[in-house]
Parts: sequence; structure tokens; C-alpha cells
Amino acid sequence: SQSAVHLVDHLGRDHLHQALEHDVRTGLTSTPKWLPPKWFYDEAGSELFSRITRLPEYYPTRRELAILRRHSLDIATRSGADTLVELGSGTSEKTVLLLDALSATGTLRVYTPVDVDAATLADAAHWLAWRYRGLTVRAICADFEAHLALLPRTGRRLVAFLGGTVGNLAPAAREVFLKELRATLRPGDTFLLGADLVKDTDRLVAAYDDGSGVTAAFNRNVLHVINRELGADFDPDAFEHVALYDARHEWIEMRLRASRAMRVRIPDLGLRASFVAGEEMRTEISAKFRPEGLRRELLTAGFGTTRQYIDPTGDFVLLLAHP
Ligand code: AVJ
Repeated sequence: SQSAVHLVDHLGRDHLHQALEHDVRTGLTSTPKWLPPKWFYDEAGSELFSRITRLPEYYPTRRELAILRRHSLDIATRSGADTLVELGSGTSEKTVLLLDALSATGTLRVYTPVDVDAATLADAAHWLAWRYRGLTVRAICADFEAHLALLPRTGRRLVAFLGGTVGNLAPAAREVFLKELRATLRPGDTFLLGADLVKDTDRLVAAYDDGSGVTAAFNRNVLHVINRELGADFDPDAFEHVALYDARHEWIEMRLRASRAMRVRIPDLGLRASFVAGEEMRTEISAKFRPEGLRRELLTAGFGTTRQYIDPTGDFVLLLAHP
């Protein structure tokens, strides 16, 4: 049978622009300054992130793949899903393991990848429709924090949120997100959550400050995005990449540090921002978890039973939760 690809865009240029304008205005007028990590991911940023996943220092992708290789059939069987919804799907490279398993158990009908980067999303959608005969791909360009209510409500769904992207949400935002997601699920649906675990600080920091500078380029990419989209005049090369582990909050922080005093103009916002030499602007938090803590968060959000899959090295966890 024939595959089909449908693309739905909830982030038309207008919405994207408004959301970016709002975030940049909020972040650059705050003290200290900050920017949300979702703006890393234009086409160049998604490509840089793909390169990060292949770096020797960046273990999470390989660990999650190892878990999926070993347990995706079990996950597929327990979910019984005909519809796989994936939040923050990116290139969907790891997703093939889940799609293979759901094909093998015979239930797969629809794949719904959800991502902020329309170009990467469209590529992945076409590639997977070609690879899986008879699969309907309903790709949704959306912000998983803002648009949960717009996700498809039909079918028996497995909602996957992989890679540890949940760590980009600060605890309060995470609580809201998990509750809202729980509210969209019905009995029979399942939620598969991937999370990076607390570990040795040196390995954590190395994963976010690789020797070849790919993560530094990824970090600076947010400034290129703001220059292009809002006509700003950031000099990305005048910012140094900083990655540090905040042991109290158990999260990695990425920052951009101004190597000299600078004034930046953002004409589309009618805004000027000044940086003093050495000033640091936060661009990402990536929270690290303890399995029991994350299970408690799922319980608090109203999920019922949760199965846990930890990779043999203890670096990464997948949780399969039932509403
Ligand atoms: C895509 C959010 C899971 O936090 O590890 C990688 C993003 N940032 N290197 C992560 C990221 C720097 C990544 N997530």
C-alpha cells in the first residue's frame, strides 16, 4: 500500500517571528540575560546538533540507542500503539527502532513527528514514508510546549519524548508540561520519556564542551538565527562558549560569554542590548535526573504505572508511563 505524507505548520513565519521576538525581548532585557534553547534549531542548528550526537564526548544518543535496540520490542508490545507521536523529533534517526518494533508487532499505522525546524521535519517525514510502506506520516511543525493541544487525538498513541530534551525544561515548566501532556492522553495511550542521568561532572561537562568545538558552534548559532530573523548585529565570534555543571540544581548550563564590551542593535524590536566584557548569557539548561526523582515527577503529573529501562552503563534512562 501507498505511504502518505501530510505536513501541518503551526509555526508559520508569522507565529515563529512573534514567538522569537517575544523571547528575545524578554531574555535580553532580563538580568542576567538569557535565551531559550529552542531557537538553536534552524536548519544549520539541527545539522550541528546531528554532528553533536556523533561526537565521542556526547554519550546520550548512543546510550539511548542501546536501550532502544534492546527494549523497543518490549516497549512496542506494551504500548500496543498504532500511532507514534514524537515530540522534538529532529532527524528521527533513533525513531526507526521504535517504528521497526511497532511494525514487527503489527500495529503501526501513523507517525506524527513534531519539531520546530520545518526543513528537518519535512526531510524526515519523506524519508520515513519512503522507508515504511503504508505508513501515514502526519508531520507537525510546532513548539511542543505551546502546542500540545493541537496534537492528533485519534488512534492508540505512543507519545515519545526522547534524547533527554525534557531536561531543557526548568522544574516548574516541566511540571506544567507533564501535567498538560498527561491531560491529552487517554487510557491505552502511553508516554515514553528519555532522560540523561546524574553522573560524574567531568563526563557531563565534556559532553557539552567537546574538543572539536561543534557544541560551541551550536551554541553561537542562536546569535546567527537572531541576526537573520530580527536583523540584529551580534558578532557571534565575540562570544565564548561556556558549559558548566550546576551541582545544586543538577543541570548543565550553556552560556555565551562576551569577550569584550559590546552594543548590539535589534532593529525589528527597536531594542539595543549592551554587554560588559565577560558578561554571560544563559542559552540552555539541560537537567540531569535520578530515575526515582523522574518517576516521582510522572506520578505527580498524574501518570500511573511506569516501567524503567536503564542502559548497562547507568548513563541514561527510558521511562514508559501509562496514564
Ligand atoms: C537536544 C536538548 C537533548 O541537552 O543534551 C546538546 C541539546 N545542547 N549539546 C542536550 C544539546 C548541547 C540536547 N538536547
